[in-house]
Amino acid sequence: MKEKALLSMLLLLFLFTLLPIRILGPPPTTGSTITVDGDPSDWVGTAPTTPNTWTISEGEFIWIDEVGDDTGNGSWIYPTAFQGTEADLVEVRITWDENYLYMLLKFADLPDGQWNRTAISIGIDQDLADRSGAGWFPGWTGVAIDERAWWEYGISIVAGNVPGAGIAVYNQTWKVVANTTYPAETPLLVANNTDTDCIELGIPLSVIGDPSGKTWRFLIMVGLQRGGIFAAIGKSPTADAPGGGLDDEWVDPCAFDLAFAPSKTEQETNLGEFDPANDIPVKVRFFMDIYMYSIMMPSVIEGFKSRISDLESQVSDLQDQISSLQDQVSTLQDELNTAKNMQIIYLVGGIVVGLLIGFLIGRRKR
Ligand SMILES: [Ca+2]
Ligand SMILES: [Ca+2]
Ligand SMILES: [Ca+2]
Ligand SMILES: [Ca+2]
Repeated sequence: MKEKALLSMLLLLFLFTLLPIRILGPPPTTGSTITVDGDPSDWVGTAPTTPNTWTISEGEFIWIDEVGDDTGNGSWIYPTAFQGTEADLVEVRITWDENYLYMLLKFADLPDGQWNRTAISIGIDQDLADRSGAGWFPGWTGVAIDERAWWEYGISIVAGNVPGAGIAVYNQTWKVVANTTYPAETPLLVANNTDTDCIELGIPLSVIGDPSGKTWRFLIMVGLQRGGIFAAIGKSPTADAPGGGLDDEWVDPCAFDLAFAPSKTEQETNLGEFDPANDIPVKVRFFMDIYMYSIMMPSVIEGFKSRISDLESQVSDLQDQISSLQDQVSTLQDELNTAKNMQIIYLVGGIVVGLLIGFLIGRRKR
């Protein structure tokens, strides 16, 4: 009897130990895999309709940027040989898989075969700590960043091969940690298409780290390329140099457009916050925090839901088994109590019989 009860208890303990093993299995958590080819048709999420707003759809973060806000501080003028749409960002999408962080950057119009007029600079702040990381947009931009969003990894997409610019990923000490040929197995992927007006990027997670469970803070500025770096803003435009700025002042921010500014007015205000007399540059203060698990494919979310429901039914099965075992334990307890009572009856009966025999023997002796 006691052995049976012990076995029941051991079985219960065993069932409880199974529970965490089942819950702790590795869940899939990423967004989707993108072919970095300049064709945006593999980005399938539904974009918001209001400019300067964002959403998450089909495993993609999607920002829609205002059309025609590519004015810098409000007075920047495109080079005279340019079309005047080259630095007007209109859409940003972000997703990731186990190997890459993917970004789609769409422009108002990239003239045929002229994607390299456009210069892009991206910061990814991973620790979200004040004054931690690099505080300037990469690509020789002369544009500083708000102390809250200094980056651990920066990406410059500027045609040409100028140190500190070029097409590369930098770490916070300005060392190139990836480009289009390095690391060999997972290089930085870049593709453009002037028909779709898109530039697609694949940034290797082997270099910038795993975003699982993290919130990453993104900054994006767009300008024009000249001589392999971001084009400085001069006083008057030339064929390939923009104008509308002060004369030879490096503090004129060479950003035509920013992502994540809530309006054209606020963007222009921010890009006008520099002080040439004291050499104080603009500090861009528009960034976007993305909880990377929020960018998950609906199929992954469905997987999670069915996993939860599966676990719930497993828990319910275990509860049934526990309750059945409790019944058995209770029956065993009853049997044990009965046996104990019987023992008392036998004991009392034995004493009575003993006394009776003693009494009879005593009488016979008289
Ligand atoms: Ca694609
Ligand atoms: Ca824009
Ligand atoms: Ca940082
Ligand atoms: Ca903008």
